[in-house]
Amino acid sequence: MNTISSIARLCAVAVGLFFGLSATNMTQAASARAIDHGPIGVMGDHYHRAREWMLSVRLMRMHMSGNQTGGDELSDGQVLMQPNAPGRMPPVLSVVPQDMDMDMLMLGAMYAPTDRITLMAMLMASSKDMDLQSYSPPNMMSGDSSRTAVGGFSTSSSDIESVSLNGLFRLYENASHRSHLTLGLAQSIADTDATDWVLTPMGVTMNMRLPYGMQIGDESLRLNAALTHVYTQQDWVFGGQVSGKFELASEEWHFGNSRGLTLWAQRAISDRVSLSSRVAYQRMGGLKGTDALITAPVQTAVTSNYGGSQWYFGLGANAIVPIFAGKPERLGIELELPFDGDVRGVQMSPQWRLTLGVQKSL
Ligand SMILES: [Cu+2]
Repeated sequence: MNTISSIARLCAVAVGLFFGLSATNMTQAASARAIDHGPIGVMGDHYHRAREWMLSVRLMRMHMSGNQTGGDELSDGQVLMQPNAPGRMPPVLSVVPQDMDMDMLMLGAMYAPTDRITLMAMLMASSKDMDLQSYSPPNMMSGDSSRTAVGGFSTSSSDIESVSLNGLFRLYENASHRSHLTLGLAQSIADTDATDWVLTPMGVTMNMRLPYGMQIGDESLRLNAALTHVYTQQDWVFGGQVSGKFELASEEWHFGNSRGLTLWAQRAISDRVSLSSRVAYQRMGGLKGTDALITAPVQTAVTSNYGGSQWYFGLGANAIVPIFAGKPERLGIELELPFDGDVRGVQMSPQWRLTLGVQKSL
């Protein structure tokens, strides 16, 4: 939390400085419309004209609650019957995640050296907070399957997650259609050895290395690739993007490759306000490798409980609001709700995610 809040403070100062400096440049972009940018949850939806700069700050919160297997809800009692990692004692799980919040702060800068290429750099920081419930170990001798609650506890971690540098290459543009290719590299820079205090099934509090899903990053280098197409018809915009993140180099373990597809429709209410609806599909590969120090009898410490697919439906709005001098600021908000998914093994269930963003063109 401290890292995140200090980054947030730093960024507020940096953005404030930048806006302050740009205040001397009083040119107004009369042609800018809210609908010119995609829903705020879409990364790299637009490119820029030669010598344009844009700075952005995005905050995303994702909330998860309860557990599932393959899209079916599981009660705590059912999670406690799921297998622990092979060869580990006890053979079934003893700690059950209840709620989790993931907060992400994304700082972005875009610059177009030419009309054909826009560069996009991004710094991402995250914090994760999880509430869990610990249950007494199963009594293997008597075959008594009743498990008593030992108590609840919370774990958290936060760090700078990754830095990325992307090129957005314009492929095609006419009065109503535009498409571009995004290619880039993302380096996860968070340490993978975050620890916290855990209430064990024996009722003892221990400092342990947090499971994979509670680590902020995985120290991997990834290739980002995306293809985006946008069609504008007066007050309507229809967009689509296919994207993927592919592991190029990693340490002893890494999260799987991800692929995404998203389609959106936007409607301009005025030049200053647009509304959006969006469908997003995400597919995550399984976790590769292991860390011998991640051993708690909880689903997130078992590597087969990673990967799967998820659909989201999102509603959002973009607005142009002049706050500082210079080109007016863009604000974006988007709420996404999951409506179908299929996960490997036992995982928490996503409930919603909310993205807020501010963008400033210079
Ligand atoms: Cu931009």
